[in-house]
Amino acid sequence: MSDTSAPSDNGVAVANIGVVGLAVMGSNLARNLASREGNTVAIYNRSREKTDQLLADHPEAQFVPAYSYEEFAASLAKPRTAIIMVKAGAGTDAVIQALTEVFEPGDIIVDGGNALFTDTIRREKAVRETGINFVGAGISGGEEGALTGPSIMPGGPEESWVTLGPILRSIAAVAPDGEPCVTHVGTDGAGHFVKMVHNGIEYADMQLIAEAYDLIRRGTGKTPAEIADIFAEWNTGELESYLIEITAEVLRQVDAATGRPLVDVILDQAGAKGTGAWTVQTALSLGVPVSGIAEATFARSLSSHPEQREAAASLPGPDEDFRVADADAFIEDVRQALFASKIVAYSQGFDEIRAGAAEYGWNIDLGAISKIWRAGCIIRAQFLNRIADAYAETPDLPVLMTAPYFAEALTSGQAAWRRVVVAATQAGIPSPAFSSSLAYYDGIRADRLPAALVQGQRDFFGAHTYKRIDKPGTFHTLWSGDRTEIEAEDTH
Ligand code: NBP
Repeated sequence: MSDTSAPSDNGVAVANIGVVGLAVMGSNLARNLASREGNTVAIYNRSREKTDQLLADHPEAQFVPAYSYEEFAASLAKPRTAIIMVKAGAGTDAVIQALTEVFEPGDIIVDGGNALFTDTIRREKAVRETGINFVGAGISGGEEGALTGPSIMPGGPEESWVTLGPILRSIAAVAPDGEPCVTHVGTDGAGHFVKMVHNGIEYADMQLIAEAYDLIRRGTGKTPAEIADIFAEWNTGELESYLIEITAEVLRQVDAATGRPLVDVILDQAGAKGTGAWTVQTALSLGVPVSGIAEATFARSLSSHPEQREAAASLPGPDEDFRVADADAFIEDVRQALFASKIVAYSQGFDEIRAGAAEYGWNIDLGAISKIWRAGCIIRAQFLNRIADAYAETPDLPVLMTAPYFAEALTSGQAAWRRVVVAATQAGIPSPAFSSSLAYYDGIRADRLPAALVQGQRDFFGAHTYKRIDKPGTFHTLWSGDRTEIEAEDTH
């Protein structure tokens, strides 16, 4: 922390970093920055109140306040470096425009909001024209992470990393091995792309945990508090993660007003801010099957249509109530099914990053990505070390779940996984993430798929042609008439 005073007092550019946007994320990030040795933080917010409030609440941070973009630019030492933490979308564009008018070539503008990566690509291109560096940085960990140490996924030009790297390393979460959870992900939109997939994986992980809870509760009759103990126990093994840990806390919580488990008084309609949908939309464009993430996103949508759910509530399910004979054995099966499905969800997510990197020309180190998610972010887990190991051993691994550690876990867990999906299906308990993950597993490992029949159908109605297993070329069958096969003309 510096003991220098504001430039409005003496006209000197004293801050090495600035934050624009002082709502919950920006103010916490500014406090985090100010608490690190060597940082002096300039702050600016569109409406003056938030700036004054932050100054009043945290004199220890010795912020350098600015009340105009000109004052903000004047308070920053060169190259000027500013992190924008405003509402994603039009607000971000407005702030970038204002900063480009007061910054100079070589300065750095960082967008730390949740921007769509294609917006970041567009913005980076436009800002580059001015000679200013633009960095889209995914920041994960919510308000607590912003204050104490988030996982940071910056994209942007390599040269910006020279100035920005040490600053971001100073505020990032620290993994158990001492490594800061930040790396230069790749150029332009790479950072926001990776943050988007992080959030998609988070959706899948949360849905899988919710399905595990539902199956145990309905299959064994255990109370939320008893299931909290099960999750706490799971958190000591291979499932150890922040999401499992907080699930135990949520399930243990009792509602003060009613005395009932809080989970039973929370309305069962899950919200979403859109990053799950972006992950799935992008995966569809890239042709990457992220079925676990997609089902998790759809499960939230399904839950949020009360009028449809009410209309469908009279449709029949299985006649008999679901109650397992051996509760302990079933719970262990669910644990194994959860781990297997989780491996699939992460494998699919990393597949999307691999495909995105190929499409957009980013050189993304997948092992480094798994490492920066080990602390600070919502999906932080022990398990991510295994992903780092897998990519360290085989950097061009085509499918993450085929790495030895994961293949062994799937081999030993698959019987339990199938039993759980069968039980859920027979009991009429929705388990879209469990069952779609298993279907992906069976699809990707299959020797032969019915895609051959789909190709036949496509050729029948649309002359879309097909390839054969026994000779090269592209073929079309004359389906009416004598049904002979001809080699399609566009093959050579
Ligand atoms: P919000 O997303 O609620 O945005 C509020 C801030 O945006 C205020 O400072 C507001 O200024 C400013 N702003 C707006 Br709105 N339009 C503006 C404009 N045209 N020009 C200048 N400033 C403008 O804040 P947040 O929840 O702190 O989140 C900040 C960013 O971080 C978002 O992109 C969010 O998606 C991302 N993020 C949030 C979380 C989280 O847990 N909340 C986690 C990870 C990432 P005002 O005070 O003058 O209205």
